[in-house]
Amino acid sequence: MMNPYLEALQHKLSPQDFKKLSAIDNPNVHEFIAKGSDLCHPGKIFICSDSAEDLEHVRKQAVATGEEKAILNLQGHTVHFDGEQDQGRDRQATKYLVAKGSTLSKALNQMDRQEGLLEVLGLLRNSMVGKTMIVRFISLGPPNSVFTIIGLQCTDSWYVAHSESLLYRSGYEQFMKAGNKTEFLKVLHSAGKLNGEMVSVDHGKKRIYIDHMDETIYSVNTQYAGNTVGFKKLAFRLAIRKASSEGWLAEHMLLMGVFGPNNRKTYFAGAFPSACGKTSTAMLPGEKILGDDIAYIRDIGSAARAVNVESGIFGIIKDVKAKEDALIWSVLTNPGEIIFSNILVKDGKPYWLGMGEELPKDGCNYTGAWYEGKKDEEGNDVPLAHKNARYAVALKALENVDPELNNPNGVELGGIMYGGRDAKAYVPVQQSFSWEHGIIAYGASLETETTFATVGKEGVPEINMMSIQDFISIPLGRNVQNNLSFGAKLENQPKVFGVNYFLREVGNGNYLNSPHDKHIWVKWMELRVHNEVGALKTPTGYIPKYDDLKKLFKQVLNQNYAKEEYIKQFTIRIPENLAKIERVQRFYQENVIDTPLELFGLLYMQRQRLMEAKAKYGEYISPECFEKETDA
Ligand code: SPV
Ligand code: MN
Repeated sequence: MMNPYLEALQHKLSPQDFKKLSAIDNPNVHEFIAKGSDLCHPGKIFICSDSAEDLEHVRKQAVATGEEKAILNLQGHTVHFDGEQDQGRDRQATKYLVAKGSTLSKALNQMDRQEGLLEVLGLLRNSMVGKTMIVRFISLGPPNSVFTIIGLQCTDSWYVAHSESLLYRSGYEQFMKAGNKTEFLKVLHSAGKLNGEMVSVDHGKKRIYIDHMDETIYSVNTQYAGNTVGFKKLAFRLAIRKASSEGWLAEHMLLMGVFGPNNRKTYFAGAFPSACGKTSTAMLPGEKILGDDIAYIRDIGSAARAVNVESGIFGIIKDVKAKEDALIWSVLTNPGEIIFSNILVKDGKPYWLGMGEELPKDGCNYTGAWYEGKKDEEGNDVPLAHKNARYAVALKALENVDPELNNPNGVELGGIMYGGRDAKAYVPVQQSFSWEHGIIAYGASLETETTFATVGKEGVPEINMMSIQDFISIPLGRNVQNNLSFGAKLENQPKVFGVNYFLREVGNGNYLNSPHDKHIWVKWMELRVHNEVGALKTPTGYIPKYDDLKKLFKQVLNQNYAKEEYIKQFTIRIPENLAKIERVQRFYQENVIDTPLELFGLLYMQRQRLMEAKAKYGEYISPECFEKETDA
């Protein structure tokens, strides 16, 4: 007998789509779609399988409806515009729904579950009238692996559905194979009311609510991918919860293979807040990219093994230049399937800020017709393209994609790096004394500044624990503890590093490093993982020796690296480091009641080491002073 949900859906489905949906033997799938349909009232429902034909249909519809415009000269290139108030992830509008009696850390944006559901379901009611609801099945992580999580999204946006084709592994087959009890993540999204340009207009009613009790996410009145592509930052929040209860880690991390001597390849994961160098690190020329945003990490055979949850890149396009970013530049300027968002289009060609070419004086951007000197409602200049303009592309389009991308066992991590936007305190690269020290001093203490990747003011300093603060759906202290415990039981622990691409010179405030220097830090870490270079022991971690960096600068960048530069970059700044510890301590004391005591203990010891060094060498300590300290 047909289940009642499937029956209720039949009249909205074509015979083929009905067949596709019936082939999934899981009444919970049918129930979620039927309830979504009942609430949002779409005219039709399209079931997207993994077939090339279905994916092509999604691509075509995105253009036919006008959500994307194929006005670019190159085949496969389209552009999508988000509303002026919808250009990044919206922290204010994103909330966890918390049941009465349960609590999340104070630092997390949350509201009462009943109230939240009432509000968001109200906003979704009838939101798809006259539109098609597209149903997408996705496999997070390689299919058929211990890492795999399957997810289902119902959306009325062909652009969102199309983005999912580029960014994720299609999971219809997985749903077919999964038993009828298999759990899955659920996302219900509607772009809401659209204007003639197919842009969401009710930005005041934008809501992104996470109902972890039901493993469901609701998103409405927004199109920006970070708020709508359910498997990106939305499902990530649910995965963090799942990981926490099952003893693995879901992280906001890049994955890359770095080459060492004799073509040895060592894998690294790296956590950076949005717009802090994560994608550009993952794309370093000559190395292999495995992922640029989200990783699942599991203990397999007592080693940390990781997979990329995604299979594409939703990357920031600002500052992508022909010479510096040759690999991605070539992808973006040749035919192939790419969705540009919030760039400028003129005569069929895309333009963005910092592309290193002459820019036109007019064109079409996210504000409509644009001309130089155009002002917004507040009288501010409208830029040619938004800073958070992006491209969506499948990883397989990149020449240097790592062949292990779909390995069901993932890759073994040799190292993990944490990097924020820290103008004052931490040196450009350092290695922790232990797993625990790295997790606390670099991961849990990660400080940064807000960037254009979220809606709101830029440059506001904040703690962004493990670069995951926006996405944590469990008490913050538990997240710290999970990280500590995960590594503690590994026989083959990855080495933990702290990097800082944004250190500024005391006095004049200039950046002390060029963006290329990150390649040197990565190569140094690779050698450290294999104990092939020594290091100097400072109060905050092991730092590189000048001679090793000098050699690497010559080898990798063909550059001379002056001792004076090294000294400026690797001077240990005692007052700034003490102040940092105080800020971190205060943050945990005030916001995180379940902070593991180990955090305070490790910070206390770091403080002691800084005080001792200060007594011996003064407030600003040249790395040369540490040459006599223990050599690791
Ligand atoms: C980020 O902002 O961290 C991103 C882009 O990776 S998104 O989350 O999709 O907005
Ligand atoms: Mn991200």
